[in-house]
Amino acid sequence: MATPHSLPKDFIWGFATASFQIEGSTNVDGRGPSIWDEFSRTPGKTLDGKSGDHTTESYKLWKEDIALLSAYGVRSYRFSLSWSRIIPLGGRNDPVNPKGIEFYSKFIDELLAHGITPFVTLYHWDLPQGLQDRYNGWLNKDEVVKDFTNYTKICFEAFGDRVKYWLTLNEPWCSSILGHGRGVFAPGRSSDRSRSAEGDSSTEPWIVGHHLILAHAHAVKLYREEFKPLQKGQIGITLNGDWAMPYDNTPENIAAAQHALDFAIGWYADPVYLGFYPPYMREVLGDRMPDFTQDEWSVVKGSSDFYGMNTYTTNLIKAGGSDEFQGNVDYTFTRPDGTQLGNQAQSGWLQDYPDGFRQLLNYIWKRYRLPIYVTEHGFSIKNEGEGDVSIEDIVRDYDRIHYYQGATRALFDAINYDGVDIRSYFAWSLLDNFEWAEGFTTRFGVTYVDYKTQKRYPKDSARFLIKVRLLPCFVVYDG
Ligand code: PNW
Repeated sequence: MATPHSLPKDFIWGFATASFQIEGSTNVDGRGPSIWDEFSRTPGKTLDGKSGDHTTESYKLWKEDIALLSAYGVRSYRFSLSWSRIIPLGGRNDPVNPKGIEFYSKFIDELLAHGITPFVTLYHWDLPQGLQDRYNGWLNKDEVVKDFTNYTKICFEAFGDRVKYWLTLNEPWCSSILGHGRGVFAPGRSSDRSRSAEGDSSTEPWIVGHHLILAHAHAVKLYREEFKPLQKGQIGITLNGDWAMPYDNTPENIAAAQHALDFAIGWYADPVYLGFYPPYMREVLGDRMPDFTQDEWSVVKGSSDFYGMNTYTTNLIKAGGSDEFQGNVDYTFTRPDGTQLGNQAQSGWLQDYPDGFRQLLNYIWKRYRLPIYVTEHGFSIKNEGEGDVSIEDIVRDYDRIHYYQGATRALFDAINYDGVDIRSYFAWSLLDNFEWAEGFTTRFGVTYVDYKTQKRYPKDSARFLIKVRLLPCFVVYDG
């Protein structure tokens, strides 16, 4: 039996990247240093010892990237702005760099000339190092909220005539837990003294998360008051979060799965959309969990026009763990019968399980009741491109096609059968690129990049995603 599926007419379909992962050219045209420059240049912080100084060199090859998007026929592109290109030292009293503004302005014009809608992330983890040095960055509420709001104001002024979709922060969970708890991402603060000379993992992640929410909310307030009436764009936050499935049907594991969602998603989504922190987090963290004043809550609650979703996988959740960052529950990919949930990616935290994507879309829609923009979804293949393999073989990325096949079907089902309001789907990523602490050992691109020649080769997954979008009526055979 064949079941017809289709996407809403103005559904946004595209590919995503982030400034630090693709730009390179860290020392040119007045760009200031960012915390990821410093972190990735420190020996031992990235798996292959490489920094972001040379990546896909998109600061130089930006026209080529846009030509590629155009050849793929997509009408939208999600990318991020580098704060330290725009304000090299970062602060509200520091000078703005005209060359930074000019670069992104030309970039946006070129996208529009190709009929591609820009979907712009204001902050994808690359805080100006100047703010880290001056006042410990995200730990300093009064300073960082003002500096972030000032930075976003400059962006709204410079680009808001042409940009109608803004994302304030990408995955604040990663900035707080990975950057200030585990210490595996910049700025690398942690109580683990083998990793970091500074930091307190028992308090800092929760404080940083609190300040990120407040900074986001103030940027949105500013946009809505001073820019939205004229520019008429939309603005919101984008959160990471994977589906949490109870390990089995016992009441304690069902409760544990909700606890996992509270710590991974509810921590940010509940304040922003519902106006409170998850009660379970207070229960676990006690007075280490900060709270907002009445005035702050009035800025935070309702501070996103939509739900921005980055999601990659599903975890099975068991009660009884002691990892506070995960809400004191255990995560596993191994089912009670010993089988794996799905195909394992290069990234240890990622397996291919499309039904979890559909369930997460339903959960978010029921809980927060706002249109969902899927802003990242992707797969890294084990040892992709390693060893003596021809380019013809490399671009046959079967495991990634399998992932996107499941994903698009889950997406269509969530829209057509479950009635979830989903407005966009961005695959991560347009290009293989700098995968943070993994360096260049992990590839997420639908385009293969030969880092020696910088030549780009479309993978079969790119062809698959283009084809799916172009089919007016996507037919899935149920068997
Ligand atoms: C996201 N984890 O990061 C980011 O937004 C991208 O910049 C990144 O390249 C992409 O996903 C792939 O990793 C994540 O440890 C980093 O669970 C780490 C995790 C999740 C997402």
